[in-house]
Parts: sequence; structure tokens; C-alpha cells
Amino acid sequence: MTPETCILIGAPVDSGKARPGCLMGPDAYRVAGLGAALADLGHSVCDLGNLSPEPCDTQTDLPAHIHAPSQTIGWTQAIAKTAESAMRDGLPIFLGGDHSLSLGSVPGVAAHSAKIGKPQFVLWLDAHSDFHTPHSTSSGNLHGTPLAYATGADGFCGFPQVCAPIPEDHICILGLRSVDPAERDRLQNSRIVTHDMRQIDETGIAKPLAGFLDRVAKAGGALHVSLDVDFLDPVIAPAVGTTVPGGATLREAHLVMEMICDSGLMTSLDLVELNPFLDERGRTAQVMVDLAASALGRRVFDRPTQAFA
Ligand code: 6HN
Ligand code: MN
Ligand code: MN
Ligand code: MN
Repeated sequence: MTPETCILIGAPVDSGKARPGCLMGPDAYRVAGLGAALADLGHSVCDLGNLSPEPCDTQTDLPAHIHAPSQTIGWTQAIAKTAESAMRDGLPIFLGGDHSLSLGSVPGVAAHSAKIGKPQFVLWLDAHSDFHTPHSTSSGNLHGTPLAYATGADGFCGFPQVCAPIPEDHICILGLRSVDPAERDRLQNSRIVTHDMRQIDETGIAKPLAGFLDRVAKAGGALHVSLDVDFLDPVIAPAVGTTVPGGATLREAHLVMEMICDSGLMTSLDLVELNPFLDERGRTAQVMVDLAASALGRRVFDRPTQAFA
């Protein structure tokens, strides 16, 4: 593939839910060798280090059960700004951090795409749809809301204005197997394209993905890929707080990344929800690094053999 300038952006966001640990994610990806893996594929790699949230102490009218709203608003502001500027310089890879980091990454990259006249598309690889608003969520966890925010949904009082909302039919979710009732209603009334695990079992994962990539290509679009650890089956990726059995296999996940690579369409990537405190000898971090490498050109026959003591 064409060499890219990969811009690693650490976003140790941990405010999107109550259980801590995702703040260690960016460093786990570095220890697992993300930078070297991408450099070995011929890309130039620039690591911006870890971002900090902007100070935010605004009192908002968000419902009282929303967890840590000010921190997440501060993160959203910081990440969105960095996302937009990094898009000018290369292919940003956001190292999470929980999925609330996408409240910043998706609107930030979309703002850049709008300025250069490219329609923005989003591929959401996740067991969950993350399509709650602060008013529909019962958990109060903002990591369950970024897709709704990115489409410009109402109810995100105190968050920055989304200047380039993603059209619902530019979003494809793959891997669904846990959707809350209120979220299901919102999803069913939307034009988001969803492929749940039942459908993936029936058709294989390549067919629905190829259809979506084809649409992005025909539209001349920019493609943001958001990879949640829980897209994967917990047997291969245990280091996440929201495990749901019955997820993607290792080969299904690599095939997705290889097809994304072959399409040449990916312009930005989130690696989210890794909680290293829940990992087993770093193996989930390693799987995520290997998947990022597949999305950026590593082929099955040049995967290194890993010997763990
Ligand atoms: N994620 N739907 C549940 C909630 O609390 O809103 C789970 C959200 C999971 C969030 O996958 O990033
Ligand atoms: Mn998610
Ligand atoms: Mn999830
Ligand atoms: Mn590849």
C-alpha cells in the first residue's frame, strides 16, 4: 500500500464509564509495539504522546445520572481539535481510552473532510451501537453515546457544536450483539446500516463489509474506522470492561482489516476500550496492534511468529 504518515494520538480517556483502567491503553499499545509494526510496513510514524483534557467546569443541564460529564466534555474539545489538525498531516490513529474518545475523534475528522469536500463515512466495529443520547442512556455512561453525538443528535448540552454531522446512512455497524431497548428504538428509526453477529454468521463478514466499502468508494468518501475491543470475542480479547460472548473471531477481524487496507479508503482509526488491567500477559493489546497492522498493509504471510514464555 501507499506509505502513510501515521499520527499516533494517545487519548487516555477514562471518564466514559465508572470502571477505571482504559487510561493505561495508549501506553499498552506502545509497549505492544504499534509504532514499530507500522514503521516495519514502510509507513512513517509520528507519536504525539498523550493528550490532556481541556479544563471544563461548565454546569450543564445533562441528566444527573450522567457519569463525569465535565471531564468528558473537556476530552471531547481536546480530541476534536487534535483530530482535525492531524488529518491535515496524515492518518490519525487514536489510542484509547474508552469509546467516549470518539465524541472528539469522529466530529474532528469529519470537520476536516467537510473542509476538503469529502463525504465522511464511519465503520463502527463493536458489540454495541453506542447510539444513546444522554437522555436515553440508563447507565449514564457516555462511552455508549458517541455515534448519536456524531450524527448531530439533540441532548448533548454543554458539548461542542458538531459542525459536520455524519449522515446516518454513511454509518455501518458490524458485530452488534448487545443493544439496549431505548437504543434499539433509536437505531430502528435511523438510517444507520447494521449487521449483527447473527447476520455475520449467516453471510460471512466479507459480504456486508464489501457492500459498505463499495458505497464509500463510489462516493469518493473519507473513512473513519472505530475499533472497539469488544467487537472481538472475549476468548481472544479479554481486556475490556464490556465483554459480550459470541464476537468476531481472530480471522474475521483480520479479514475486515485486510479488506479495509485493500480498499485504500481508511483516513483515520480509533483503537478503543482496551483496559490493560483486565488483560492476560498483554495479549489483547497485541491483538489490537496486529489488527491495526493488517489495516495498514501487513499480510498473513508476513505476520511474525510470537513466542511467549
Ligand atoms: N461501548 N449500551 C450500554 C450502555 O451502558 O449504554 C453499553 C455501552 C458500551 C459502550 O461499547 O463502548
Ligand atoms: Mn463501543
Ligand atoms: Mn462495545
Ligand atoms: Mn492489510
